[in-house]
Amino acid sequence: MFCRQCEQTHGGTSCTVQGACGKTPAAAALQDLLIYGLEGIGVFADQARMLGAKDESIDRFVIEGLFTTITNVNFDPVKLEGLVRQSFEVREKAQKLFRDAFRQKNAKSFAGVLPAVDAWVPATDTAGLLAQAKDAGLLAPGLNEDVQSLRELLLYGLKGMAAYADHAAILGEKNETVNAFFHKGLAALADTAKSADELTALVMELGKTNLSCMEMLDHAHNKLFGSPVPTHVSLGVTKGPAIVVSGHDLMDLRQLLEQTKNKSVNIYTHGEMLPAHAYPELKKYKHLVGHYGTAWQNQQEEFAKWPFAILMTTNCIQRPMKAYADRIFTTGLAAFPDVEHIAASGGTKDFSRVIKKAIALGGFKENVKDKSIMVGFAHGALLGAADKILAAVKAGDLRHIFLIGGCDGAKPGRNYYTEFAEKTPKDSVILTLACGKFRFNRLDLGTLGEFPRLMDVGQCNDTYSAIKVAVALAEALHTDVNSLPLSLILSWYEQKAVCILITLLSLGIKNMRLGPTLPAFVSPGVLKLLVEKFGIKPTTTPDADLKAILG
Ligand code: SF4
Ligand code: SF3
Repeated sequence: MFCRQCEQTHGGTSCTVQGACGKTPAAAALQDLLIYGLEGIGVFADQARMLGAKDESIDRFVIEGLFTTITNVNFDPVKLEGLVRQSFEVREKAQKLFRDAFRQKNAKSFAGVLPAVDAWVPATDTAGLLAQAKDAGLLAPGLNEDVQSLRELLLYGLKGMAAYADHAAILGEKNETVNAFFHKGLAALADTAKSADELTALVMELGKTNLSCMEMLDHAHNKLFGSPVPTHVSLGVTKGPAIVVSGHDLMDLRQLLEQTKNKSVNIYTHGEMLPAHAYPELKKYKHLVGHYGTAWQNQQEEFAKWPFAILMTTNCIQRPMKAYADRIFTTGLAAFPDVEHIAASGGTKDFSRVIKKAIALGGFKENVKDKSIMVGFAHGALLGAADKILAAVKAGDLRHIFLIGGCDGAKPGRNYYTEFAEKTPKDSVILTLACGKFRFNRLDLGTLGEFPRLMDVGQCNDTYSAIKVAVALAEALHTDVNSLPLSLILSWYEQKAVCILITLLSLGIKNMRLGPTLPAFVSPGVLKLLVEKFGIKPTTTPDADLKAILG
């Protein structure tokens, strides 16, 4: 196997024997082959679209296939093998779509040559597929290292955008530019002759396309669940049956809340589900009682502690420990061997097995008091208070805004973000989003005027909110985002964060600090481009970085 798509990659270079995340060589190989299958679909679907032909089922398969291969989503070789085989069928469908559209337009059959992926037919058995996967990885022999690096950047960005597009699709939203770009990007990956310049342009186009994708997701969330409002969330627990819900899928949470009404089962968010408490259409459920635990990498310890049922809606799932293996469920694209999966049927999910398990287990044995934290500072709330924020900036009361956002992770070095937050001056505020916030969201950083100094914008899925606020502030101050008293301190782990970084770059945002380590797939040449053109800096120490920012 060869995988270096996430920050946890072995030795900071690549996982070659076993994934540091727990991904087996078989799962890794099948994911490579799935991507190869998706590239083939992309080639035909991209050509078909240029002729005005499209098929929604092809678009959905590609989005789900890409999301499936994100770190900590699907570890199940059986499911992955099924998807690989399906990718061949979908490719044939895309091929027919293209050839029919060509014939219709040109009154003759297509006789040209498309990239070689169209020759692949899946082997009949698993061993055969694993053998095929050896040649299917993204590392094409003989490629220049910068081209290779850009190909990976493009692929991982596509995976990230697929996650956002999938969440939006579940909520009934789609966007033609976004759907078309998946095929364009995959077709480009199938073509190993693409130059570094062409790939760089595609990466930038991906960034801009992802902004539309995230806007669509933001729109869907606000339309269905209301605009988030600042809300206190208890970190304590109440005695009694409980279900802990993790991941990012708010629709899963809503369906579970509906199905647990009047059942004496309390629902707790976990990890990236924390911001759900701020949505009016979710917080109205009185049995959504609080948030349990911290970020994904602590789940094995946190889930083992009490006998509650667990529902993993998306990333990040880790190998379940024996202590809770029989009470954890996956849904959506999340999958782990031998973990019970709740599939959708006609858009709805039946969580009765999760609920039954929660009732049988009994849940928390006692009340545990803890503090509460605040969530709900999305663009609706922040822009509603824009006049006050602007007045504070103009009066010099608010000296600086830090956006400390991104993923949490298992490797050491992430205390940087805790220390950074602690050391920010009292006349500054911190906006945060995604699961990296668990490094500091229990800190009491006080208030600045009527604002808490730490404001939670939402999940990684809500990055659009932060961008919208930054752009609005810049407009109100008649300047650009780079000239605002604003610094972005980012932490990455997986490919959704890679995609967000690409989006920020495509918006021309400069001087971001990125940690805890730089991606292994970024070559020296690509790093030079990122540093020279965008002023990207690796995080150093909180003191040194704060001094460099504030002077
Ligand atoms: Fe390694 Fe990350 Fe790939 Fe898992 S996803 S195999 S940890 S690089
Ligand atoms: Fe976290 Fe997995 Fe990236 Fe949603 S839950 S941000 S790592």
